[in-house]
Amino acid sequence: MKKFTKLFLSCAAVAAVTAAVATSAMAANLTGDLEGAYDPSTGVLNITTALTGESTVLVLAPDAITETDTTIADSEILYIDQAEIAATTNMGLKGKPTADGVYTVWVANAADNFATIKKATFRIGESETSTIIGGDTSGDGNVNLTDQGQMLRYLAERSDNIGNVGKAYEDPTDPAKKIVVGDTSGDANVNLTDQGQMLRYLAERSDNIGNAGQEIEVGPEIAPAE
Ligand SMILES: [Ca+2]
Ligand SMILES: [Ca+2]
Repeated sequence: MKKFTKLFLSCAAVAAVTAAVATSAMAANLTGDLEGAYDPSTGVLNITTALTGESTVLVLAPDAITETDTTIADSEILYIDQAEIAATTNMGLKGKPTADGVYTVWVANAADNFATIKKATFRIGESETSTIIGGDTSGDGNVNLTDQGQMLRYLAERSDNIGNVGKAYEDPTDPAKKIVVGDTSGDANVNLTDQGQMLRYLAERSDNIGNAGQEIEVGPEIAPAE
């Protein structure tokens, strides 16, 4: 028990807890390096690891690890085991969790001395989403010279207090990505490319200039790194 607890805890600091998109109110599909699904009605998590042999498996409750708290309480460990596993395996989670949130699954394999940890998440409940307008950095629902001016100031000053420029949200369609206000090109950076697209959009009002002027569905806001 101690050995793999320590192994996983040593990796806790670098583990990003990511959000998955809710696909149904019933089974919750895994998103990430592992395939599978969790069934809240039975408490069984089925995962396809593409791994065989001795492996460690850890399933954590939502918010078990945050940027400010990387310690894991016993009550936050829903499953932990080190055993021979098949490529596809079922595990019963402690407490048959049904609370809304994003749960984290980690699997490491003895074949590479536990060097590689496969990570995935599943979500119970709906992901909270809202809508922003591409290029609308002021947040008033319009894309105009005010927004373009805010982006110019942001590029000059890199301040976090110029409208919403640089504010980041989870991408509800892909937990590995984020959506950044002012990033019209969609590469998660705000730079001169976006500024150029804004100028073109203001001149042409075309729907095909990056995401400028388009409605974008976003997940929860991502807190800025300290
Ligand atoms: Ca605006
Ligand atoms: Ca960009």
